[in-house]
Amino acid sequence: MVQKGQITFYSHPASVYSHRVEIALKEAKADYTNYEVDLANKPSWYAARVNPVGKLPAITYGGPNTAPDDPSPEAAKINESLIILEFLADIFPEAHLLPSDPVLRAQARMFIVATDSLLYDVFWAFFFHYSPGADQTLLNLLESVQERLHPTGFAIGKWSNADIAVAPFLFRFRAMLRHDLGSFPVGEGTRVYEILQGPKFARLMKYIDDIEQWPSFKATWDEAALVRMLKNKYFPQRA
Ligand SMILES: N[C@@H](CCC(=O)N[C@@H](CS)C(=O)NCC(=O)O)C(=O)O
Repeated sequence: MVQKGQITFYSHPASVYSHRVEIALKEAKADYTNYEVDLANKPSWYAARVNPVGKLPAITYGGPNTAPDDPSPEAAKINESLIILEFLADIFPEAHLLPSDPVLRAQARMFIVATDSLLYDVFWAFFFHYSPGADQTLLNLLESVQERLHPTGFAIGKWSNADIAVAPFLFRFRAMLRHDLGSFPVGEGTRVYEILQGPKFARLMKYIDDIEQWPSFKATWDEAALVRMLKNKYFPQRA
């Protein structure tokens, strides 16, 4: 693939939104420099010179090659994971992050818009700020994701940005449920995980299994490392 400008990717391994961009970069076989930003102690140059919002992920594109902590004023600065996915689809058309067919492109974008904010809200509400009833909200969301899936294959049939947008959430949900990791009562994660193994969620589980085998996702996913990090950092009582 022809890449016209340098790419520097500002990320953090625990960041669900950074994970989206990492999958897309791998899918596009992009040549890029990864720079891990310490989320707990963000350097002042990051907001001043890369992402004024101060969040991860962000990329710089083009301009001269400089050290990541000294980004060139000539490089474009792009933030918001979904915008970065669109940008990567534009600069790497051969990677087919979005299909060339306009109807399929619209379907991929509709899937993303319908799921994006709900995934984060439920992630937060069930796993980090549990209150009774959050289990049903999670199950309802997963059912609505399942209903939107193409009958076979990936979200719109073919692999696309739609899968890249949801996968980091779905795999964190699955890992945290089966390891019973979260702010919920002990046993609640595994109980919900068992429900997901039933016939009602067969299509969603098949979708998750298919994503797990997809090379660009596989190259970015280490469930054991995520579980270790979550136990150390957020849920030491579950270690
Ligand atoms: N809508 C943004 C969300 C980015 C976001 O919330 N990133 C988190 C990490 S996953 C972050 O940087 N948190 C640190 C902070 O808010 O200071 C996107 O899709 O990129």
